[in-house]
Amino acid sequence: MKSIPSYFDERQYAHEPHQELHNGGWATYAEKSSRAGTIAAGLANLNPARDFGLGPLLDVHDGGYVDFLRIAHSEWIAAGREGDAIGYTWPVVRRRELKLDRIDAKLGRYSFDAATPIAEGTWVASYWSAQTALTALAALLDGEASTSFALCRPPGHHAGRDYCGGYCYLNNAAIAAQRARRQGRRVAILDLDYHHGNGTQDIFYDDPDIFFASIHADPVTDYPFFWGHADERGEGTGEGKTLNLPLPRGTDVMGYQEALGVALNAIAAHQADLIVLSFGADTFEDDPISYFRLRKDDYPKIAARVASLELPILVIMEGGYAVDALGLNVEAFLAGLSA
Ligand code: OKP
Ligand code: ZN
Repeated sequence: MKSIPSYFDERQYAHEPHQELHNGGWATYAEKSSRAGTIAAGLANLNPARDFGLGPLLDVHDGGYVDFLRIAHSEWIAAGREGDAIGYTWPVVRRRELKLDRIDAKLGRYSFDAATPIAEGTWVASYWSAQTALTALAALLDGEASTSFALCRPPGHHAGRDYCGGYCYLNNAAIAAQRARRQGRRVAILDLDYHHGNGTQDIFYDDPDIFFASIHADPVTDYPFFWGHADERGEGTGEGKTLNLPLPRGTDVMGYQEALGVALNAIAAHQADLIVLSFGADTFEDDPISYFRLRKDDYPKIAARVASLELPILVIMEGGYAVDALGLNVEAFLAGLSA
């Protein structure tokens, strides 16, 4: 069995928020930097990221939003605050475009939740997380490999064109998918994180060329609540190019595999020639913030089914918070892709 070329940049450790607002109280931040270390430790073929610059990031994200990410923490400190920058007012009710400069207004304008504090190292880590995705993509586009793994952290699938949320700042999967499309590839994104990838969905919602399929916990019971319902199918020329397969809490491998079959058929029908796979190991039975019942030995089976489409696959790391088991779960998934 060959090992999949994997990519990681140590600057991704720089992002280390202290706490998040969880069920009404401050809790330790679940998206810890040690997540990356435990995954990296199990990878046999690990390579550094290359720098593709800001261009591919700005091909997905709004320029004002990217500027905000770069300077938000220093503006927070300049305002006399300590610790991580976090918003407390969100313009969702009768929202209109206002040009506001106060840091708290900008935090509201460019985020949708209180799970996404901006720490001193957030920009650096997010930038290298995106570059890691682009580097792993390059291995596929250059024909060096048919499967590659981007050990991205912070994750990306909740981040939209002009917003952060859900531990995500730059949408690594969307940035890679967009670049692959610019290079003439026909892309499908398959999101297998426990949580719906609302940012990715929003970015490509009216796009006929990039298919987005997601299997996730029903947003009636689970974060992010406002996206991921089965009747969200894309809009305009993108209608039918979004597929949401919400599943109930308690779903085990049986129910999961059924949804996976539906997603894979749709990806084949799109005639994709490259898959960007947002992988979250938070579908694991012991995940501390999630409620599916996948076991470690289920991951190679799920991965092997995706691989049976015989398309190049770029795996992008998203969630997974059972840190002790995380490395082994990721290894198990990758083993199923290369078996
Ligand atoms: C990120 B990824 C609820 C706090 C909200 C946010 C979860 C973000 C998951 N009490 N938690 O999709 O794994
Ligand atoms: Zn998740």
